Formats: sequence, structure tokens, C-alpha cells
Amino acid sequence: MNLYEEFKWRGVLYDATEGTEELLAREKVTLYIGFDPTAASLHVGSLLPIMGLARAQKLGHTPIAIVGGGTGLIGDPSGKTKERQLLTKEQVEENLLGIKEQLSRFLDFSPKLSNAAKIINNYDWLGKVPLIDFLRDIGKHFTVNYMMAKESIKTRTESEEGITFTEFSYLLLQAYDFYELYQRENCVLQMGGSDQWGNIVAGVELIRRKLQGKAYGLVFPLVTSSTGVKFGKTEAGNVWLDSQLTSPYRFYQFWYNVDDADVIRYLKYFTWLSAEEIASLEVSLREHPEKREAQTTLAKELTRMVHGESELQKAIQASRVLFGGSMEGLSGSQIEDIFHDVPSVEIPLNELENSGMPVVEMLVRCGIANGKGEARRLIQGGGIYLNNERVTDIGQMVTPEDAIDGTYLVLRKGRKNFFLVRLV
Ligand code: 629
Repeated sequence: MNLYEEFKWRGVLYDATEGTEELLAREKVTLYIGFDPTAASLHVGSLLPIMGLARAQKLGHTPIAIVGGGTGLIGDPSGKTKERQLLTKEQVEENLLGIKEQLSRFLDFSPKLSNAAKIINNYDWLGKVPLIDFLRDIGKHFTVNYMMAKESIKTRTESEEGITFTEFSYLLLQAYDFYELYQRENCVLQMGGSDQWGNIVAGVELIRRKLQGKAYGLVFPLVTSSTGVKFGKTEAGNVWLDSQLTSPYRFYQFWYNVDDADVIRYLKYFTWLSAEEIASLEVSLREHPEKREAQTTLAKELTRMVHGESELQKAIQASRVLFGGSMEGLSGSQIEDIFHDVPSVEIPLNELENSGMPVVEMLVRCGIANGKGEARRLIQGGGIYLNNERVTDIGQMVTPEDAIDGTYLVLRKGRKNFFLVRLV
């Protein structure tokens, strides 16, 4: 199967310029996607284009990821209703390092490969173009009328907000990148999300006008979710690829919680699973939706891909904790993460020193029981757990040794009611 067909069955082919299908049926090419360092990390919204580069490489094409050290200083107006705040040069530099590291996890740079991936910073040339030359040699090929007709610019010129000359010129910078890569790297295809269509076509146009060259563009759909929430957002904000910003556990949970209506589409978009494997998960979803086999597979595949096998195993263990699984070996920060939204109380550590605090008293302190009598009855009924282990002795003393990382005690009533105690 060629790359075009691969994109097609996965449902990620939104649009392509004329001749792209024939090109990809005929040859292995060099292709690129650009990523601006507007934040310290990429988020799940960037995964579709990243997978686009990775799939291209798997099928023998040579992928280039452009990091926008130059364009990131200007700001793409595409899809934005408001002018962006300029980032400082230091900020762009810093963001760039993180993004480069993340991109590198999806691509193969092995020099042994004939189609080894490359990451290139467009500041390498954009930082050097003389202004007068740029206006004469590039600007002359675009009428302001053409630029104003672009979706990304039209929406802004028609609104109160307006658009500065800085952002207006972004289109030309991205067009210039493609022209530069066409010459330096023989790169003939640019890909991106559908918001990038105008910028990509401008590059194809520039290559035709200046070099009489033939270049191509292909865009992916912008990912939507059936629930109406913007894809990649949770109540806690963006889902980032950086484990410092979104823990592997939260990342796993994000995918595990995907709606039934979206999960098959996402398996096609974001995983390496074959059409047959996905079809069998579709059967499972239809016949046993309660098993969440499709969601589990999606969460596992993506957490493994982004964070690696050992973080995946920890995320799975953490996820089981909410269903009564073992807390053995969990760290304090994992506990905070898992139980971020359960009721919690702080108890001074010194109240547990010497012989400890009777569990009955702790249940009352947490508000799990209204009084000691009720606490005893709950324990006798077998419905109280400390760190997911059933409390069987109404005289049990809770000691600092029971605390995870010396600080956390997790009490549970029944199957689902968790309470967190922090020893302070
Ligand atoms: C120089 C910069 C180029 C080519 C592209 C670029 C970046 C481009 C852009 N892309 C978005 C970004 O960086 O702004 N002008 O956040 C983002 N992209 C991935 C997908 C996208 C797009 O990184 O193309 O559509 C999101 O799915 O919005 O020479």
C-alpha cells in the first residue's frame, strides 16, 4: 500500500494538490511538516501530523520536521481570531529544544537508512535573508489581493481585531521555507493540518513561479471529538506530550476515556494497528462496549509510543488503583495524581506517633463515618479499606509506616468512595 492509500483508509486525507496521488504511487519522495515552538511541548493535536511523517518514513519516504525557530518569532495567523503575543527570542529557543526532543522520538535518524529523518530549524535561512532581497525576490510573486483572499488572513481583515503586517507576512515565510527545502533537500511535498492549506499552496505556487518546479501539498483533517469538547482538551487543560506537563497516567486516562463514537476513528488516526486489528476491536466495541477493549488498546498504544513501556506499566497500575488494585510501589506524586479530585484531609503527623491513630478515629476525622459506632459497623461489614487493603480489625492502629511516601493514606468506603489523608 502506498502512502496516499494508507492515509486514505485511515481517514486522514483531507485534501491534496493535483498530482499528489500519482506522485505517491510512483516514487519515494522527501516531504516535510513544520512545527512552531509556540509552547514548551507539543500536545496531542500535533500527533496526527507527527504520525503522518512517521508513516511516510515507514513506507520509504524521507521525512523532514521543520522547527520554526524563525517563523515562531512571527506567529502564524492561521486559525487564530486574535493577534498573537510575540514570544521572546529566549522563549522560542527554549521551546525549540523541547519540541525537537519530542519529535525525535517518532522518527528514525539512523545514518544507515537511505531515508533517515532530519530536523531542520528554519532560522538557518530565515535569520539570514536580507530584507531588500526578500521583498524583491519573494514578495514580488504575491499580490496583496492573493494574500487577502486566504482564509487565515481574510477572517482577520474582516474583523475588528485586524492583523499586523508581522502576521500578514507569515504566509510568505512559510512559502519561502518550502522553496528553500525544494532546492536544498529536493523536498517536493509539504503536509500539515487543514489550517495550513493556504500556507502550503503559497509555497507550491512560489516554487512554480521562481523555479518552474512542481511541488505538492497534502493536508490532514483537524481532529474533532463527537462530544463537542475541543479535541485534546480536558477540564485540566491541554493534553501535552511532555510528562512534566501531563503525567503518563493522565495521558493514559485521556485516551481510555475517549467516547465510543470516536474510538475507532482515533485508532485509525493515531496507532500503527492494521485495518484487521481495528476491525476486530470494532466488533468488540459493538458486542461488549462495557469491556472498553478499544479504548484500552488506544490508551496502551499511545502511552507506550509517547512515554515508553515502563511508564505505560506504571500508568496501568495507577489506573487499576481506582478499581481496588495494589498500591505497592506507588510514589507520592502518583498518589496526588490519581486522587487529585477526591475529598482529602490533613492530619498532623504527631497525632500518629507512638502507637498510631485508631482507624476508627481516622474514619470519623475524614467524615467517612459520623461517629465511632458507625465506623465500627462499617469495618465489621467489610466495607472499609486502607490503601486498598480491607480493614478487618476494629482495633487497628494507623501508623506513619502505613503512609505511602511517608505522607499519604488512602481510605476507601465501599467500591468507589476514596478519601485521601495527607500527614503534615
Ligand atoms: C514553517 C512553520 C513551515 C511550515 C509550517 C510551519 C508551522 C505552521 C503552524 N503549524 C501549527 C503549529 O506549529 O503554525 N505554520 O502549531 C500546527 N502544526 C501541525 C499541523 C497543524 C498546525 O505544527 O500542521 O495543522 C495542527 O494539526 O496547526 O515551513
